[in-house]
Formats: sequence, C-alpha cells, structure tokens
Amino acid sequence: MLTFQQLADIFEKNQNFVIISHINPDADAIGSELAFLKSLQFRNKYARIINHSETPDFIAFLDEQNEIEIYKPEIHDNIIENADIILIVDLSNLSRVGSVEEIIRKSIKKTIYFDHHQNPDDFTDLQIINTEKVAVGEMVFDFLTETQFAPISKQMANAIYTAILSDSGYFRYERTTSHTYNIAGKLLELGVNPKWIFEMLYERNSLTRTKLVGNALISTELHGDGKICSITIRNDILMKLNASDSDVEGITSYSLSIKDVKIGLVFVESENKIKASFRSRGRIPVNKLASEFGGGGHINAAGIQLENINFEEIRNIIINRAIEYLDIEEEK
Ligand SMILES: [Mn+2]
Repeated sequence: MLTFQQLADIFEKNQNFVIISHINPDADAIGSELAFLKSLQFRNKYARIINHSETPDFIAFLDEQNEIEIYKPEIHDNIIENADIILIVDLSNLSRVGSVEEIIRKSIKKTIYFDHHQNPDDFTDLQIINTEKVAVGEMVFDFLTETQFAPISKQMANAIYTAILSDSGYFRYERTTSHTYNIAGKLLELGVNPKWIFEMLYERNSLTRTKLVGNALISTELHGDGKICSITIRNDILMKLNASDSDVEGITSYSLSIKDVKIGLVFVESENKIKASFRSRGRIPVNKLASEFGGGGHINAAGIQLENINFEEIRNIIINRAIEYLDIEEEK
C-alpha cells in the first residue's frame, strides 16, 4: 500500500498519465478522474482520461472541457503503452474496466489503484485502497490537501463534491462521517453551489425517465409480511417508452422507501435478459442472495444478471429465496 506522499512523489517523478475508471461510470468515478486530471495538468503533466463507457448525460457537466475519451484500441493502445503511469480510480478489480482490460494487463507494472471497494485484485502493491471511505472523491480531496499536490479549482471542487454526494447517497449512507461533511463544507468555500449541483443531478430528467419511474412504481408489490418490496419493469414497458438502461438507473432507491421493508428487489427485463438489483437494511446480506444466482455486490447492495431464462419463474424463485433471508435480521 502506498501513502499519499508516496503517490505524490510518483506523480512528481513521471510525466505521462492515463486515468481510467469502470464500465458505466458513476459520479464518483467521473468526479475523481476529473479531479486527478486537473491536478496533474496543474503540475504541467500530460494526462488523459480514457474510459470504456460514455459518461452518463446527467454528470457530463463536470467534464467542462470535454476531455474524457472513450477507449478505441487504434487510438489509445499506443497512448496507454507509452504512458508512465496508469491510474485506476473507483475500482480494484480489473475485470470492471471493460474493453481496456487487455491493454492494461500488459502494463500492470505501472498501474496504480486508487479505490474504496472491498476485495481488490492483489497483484500489485501500487495501490491506495481505503474501504472505510464512503467515496473515492473523499480520498482525492484528502490526497490533494494533505500532500498539497495541487490546489482545488472550482471545477475540481464541483467534481469532488458530486463524487461524494453520489456515493454517499446525499450524505446518508454508512461510512459517511463528520469528515465527509467537513470536506463538503470546504468544497462550498471553494465555490460549489449545492443548489446548482442538485438541479444538474436530479432535476433534468427526461419525460421518458419520469414515465418509466411511474410505471415502475405502479408495479410495486409487497411480500414476506410486507418486509420485502419488489419493483418490476418488463420489456414491453421499456419498448413502449423507448427507454434505455440509463433511464432505469436509480429506481432501486424506491425499493426500500416503504415502511417496514427490509429487502428491496428490482427486476428489469430487457429482451431475453433479467437484471435484478437487491437492497437491504441492517445485516441482511443481499450479496449472498445475489451469489446464489451468480451475482455479487455488498452486504446491503447487490445485483445479478441472467440470460435466457423465464422471467416470471426466476422472479418468483428470487422472491421466495429472499423471504428466507428475513430471518437473519430477526436473529439480532
Ligand atoms: Mn465509489
């Protein structure tokens, strides 16, 4: 494990950087990447962000100069091979970088992980992983301020604030600490306008998205004496509304919003696939539930993806299996 100072020294000694994050990047991934990019540029380093997936529309405003690139082997393989350092943020399992994986594996000796997820790949010591942090954005802030590697510009402050906001579920998830709030306060002093960020993140929905949420909520059912809530989005609704994957994002948060619900299940059918997201309260390990169906995740947030199955059948099996997990909480 590296210290912040060792990381700053590595940054100082090198000139060419590539920053990469995971497939379907969230605000923590994008915000942390941009904060690193800007700090390296401030120090007159040459740095680029190269991701597998497009930046989701609702967080694209953070990328003010349109600097995030989408990986194309013919353009980027050379750049990645010739980079001095590859900095990977908000993930520590290389399988989650998408199509960039192969070329990174060839450059593993110069690859640094900067992350807060559990169970990292363990083939490198070049890493700073702190699983106690609610967001990588918080770690980036601490790195920049503790080492004074670069000052935090208003753009960087917006990026870090949005990263923290998103991964902490608006400062409420476990691992949110007084330190997280202190950082938010400092970011406001650096020019972040919380009202504006809120509008950019949550008040720019499309009509499609709003109607999809409506359809999803109508489908809500309770099971297991009202302790399990399921939300179901069928393929025909997605087709009818012409909705995309990104429209579905975030609907899971509704699954725990009913009183007394301990497990939230969201089922999305698209073509012959089923994507299911599981949420839970307390000690109910929905990652175990997910692993029974080939998926994974964290104790309170997990998911699965299955193909070529009977949607109704698998949905019922999962609901019935989830009912058995309710006992775990009651053992307390
Ligand atoms: Mn994160």
